Amino acid sequence: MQQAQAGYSAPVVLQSMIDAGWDETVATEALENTLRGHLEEAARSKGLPPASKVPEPSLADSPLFLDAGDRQVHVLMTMARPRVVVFGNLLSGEECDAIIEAARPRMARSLTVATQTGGEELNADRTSNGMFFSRGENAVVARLEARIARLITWPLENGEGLQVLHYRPGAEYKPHHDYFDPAAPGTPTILRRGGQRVGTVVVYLNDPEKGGGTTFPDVQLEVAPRRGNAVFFSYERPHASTQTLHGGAPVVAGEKWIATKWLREREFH
Ligand code: PD2
Ligand code: ZN
Repeated sequence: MQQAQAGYSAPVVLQSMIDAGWDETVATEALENTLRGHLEEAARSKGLPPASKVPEPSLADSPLFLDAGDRQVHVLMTMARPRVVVFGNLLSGEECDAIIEAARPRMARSLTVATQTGGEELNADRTSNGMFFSRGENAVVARLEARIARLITWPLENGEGLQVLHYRPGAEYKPHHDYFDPAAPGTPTILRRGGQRVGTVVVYLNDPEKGGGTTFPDVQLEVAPRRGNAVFFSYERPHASTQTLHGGAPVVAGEKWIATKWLREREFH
């Protein structure tokens, strides 16, 4: 550990630990913990809020598919920072249609959580209509929730109810962060229901003809909104340094339907 501070690279330190008789797994874990401690200390000294554990798919060895229990999900793209993973085949076309049809009669102009008060408000930055399902509300919602929990190894109970949004041509969701601003007066009230948001899964329920991608302006990434696919991203602290600023680009032609699952640190109630 003194070697890491002395400027040796992690692989060199790891090899010297193995040469000194450490078990490789034990050495790797010790080294990771030490590095994490140093990174956390550096972050704290810059005034950043502390890091939380985040959901994460099992992507060691770069598998082409992940087992989501009752379905093989495709891994289409991964990015380290911001942490973004694009999945294919999370839902069948029929499952997408079933979610849209269950949501359609309940759509109203979207409300967002108001961090000023802890209540809900109309948001001029989000020109879509939306509704929330309660967790496990119907069979297809329950199936999707179970797949997501398995895919990103995060307790199903930590998920908020699924939100469905519908965008017509011209509608968009301006770039924002999904975590709650720690400095906002309403945030302590919001956090009582399960802590901070630490990850998001946006599931695409139809194919908009043109536009409607999910954009990450900090890294100039745009995810195409393909039916049955999903984009997952995580943020270990409620801070812009995670580079998880993201938005829903304006729909240019056709319409866009998505289902969003937000993941909290603890059980959401
Ligand atoms: O519709 C999207 O692509 C989108 C973009 C940004 C959805 C959300 N955020 C969200 O539901 O948080
Ligand atoms: Zn968002």
